[in-house]
Amino acid sequence: ITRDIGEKALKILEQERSDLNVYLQIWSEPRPADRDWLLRHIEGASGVLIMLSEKVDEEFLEAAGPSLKVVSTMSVGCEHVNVPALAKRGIKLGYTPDVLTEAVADISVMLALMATRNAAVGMKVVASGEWPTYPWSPFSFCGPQLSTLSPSKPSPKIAGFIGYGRIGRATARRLAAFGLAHVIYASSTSASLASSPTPDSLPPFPPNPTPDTAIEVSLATLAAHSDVLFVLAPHTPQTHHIVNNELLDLMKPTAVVVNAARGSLVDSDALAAALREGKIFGAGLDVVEGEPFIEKDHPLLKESNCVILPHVGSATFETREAMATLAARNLLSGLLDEPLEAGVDMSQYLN
Ligand code: 8YV
Repeated sequence: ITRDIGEKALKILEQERSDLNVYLQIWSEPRPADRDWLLRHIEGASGVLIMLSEKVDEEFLEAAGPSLKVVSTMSVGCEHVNVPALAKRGIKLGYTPDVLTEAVADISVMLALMATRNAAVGMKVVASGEWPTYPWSPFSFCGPQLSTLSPSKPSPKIAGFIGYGRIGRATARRLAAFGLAHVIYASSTSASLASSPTPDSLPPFPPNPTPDTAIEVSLATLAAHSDVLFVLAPHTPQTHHIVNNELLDLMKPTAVVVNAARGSLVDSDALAAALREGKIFGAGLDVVEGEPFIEKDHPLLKESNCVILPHVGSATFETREAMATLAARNLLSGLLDEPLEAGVDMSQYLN
């Protein structure tokens, strides 16, 4: 186990299944497990519970040897695991979908509000002590309004999604409460600017739009019409830098980008330039390319209207405990040769 997973999850492993003599090796320091430690202790192990920071690659699997039956990751993302290599060896892979959906949807909405309402600028003004002398006018700190409810009833805004899976839909359900029910999306597996670079006009929305009536559009159309562009897709070769110069060029100057997925979906340099040049209004990022190695002079930190959080989308007590306990149950089931409660379907990797 490569991190302190909390008492509840540990108890599952230590007590729940007395028929299994579980012998645990735990890296409990609050930093990624040293690779040497990991390679040393994985030898002869039957299962491993890891975080996003631990790479499971050929070297790791060779060090583990034939005893390894299950890899359980405390994450919904599995890009740190060489899944085909696991499938080839008949090793199961557990992950933690669903339990983090609501927390990540919450933070996506929070980032959308922070980006549209200029929170980064406001917080800097307060923290630096500039507030008393800040040249205030009725329009300072203003940003575009997300909510289209009364009393002012501004024209409806459009929420766009790159990837419209569990977290996207949960985000759209929250936005509906703000009167933001016009939802468009581009599929993260097929969308590309290269194949269809020119935006189309939007097809008409149904009279009472809901998150379930979201309209699939091309990536270019999505970029051109979204007031908030949510990036909520896995990182794959297809989605790497899907938010790039070309896409940002198509966006409205009042629009914001929210990324609560993976940093590498957004080209940081292109986003920083777009913010600097006023191509878009702002950005709310829970993840950044190259994290956590974000230097003080990172281009995005120089941009005034860019909120950056240290990858805390799933960081609520409730969600992290649910992730840890699910990861522990997945590990245990794997050790017992039982089906995993949340296991990746390995059959698609076998051919
Ligand atoms: C966490 C995540 O930061 O689950 C994921 O894929 O990115 C986040 O929920 C992380 O997994 C905690 O280990």
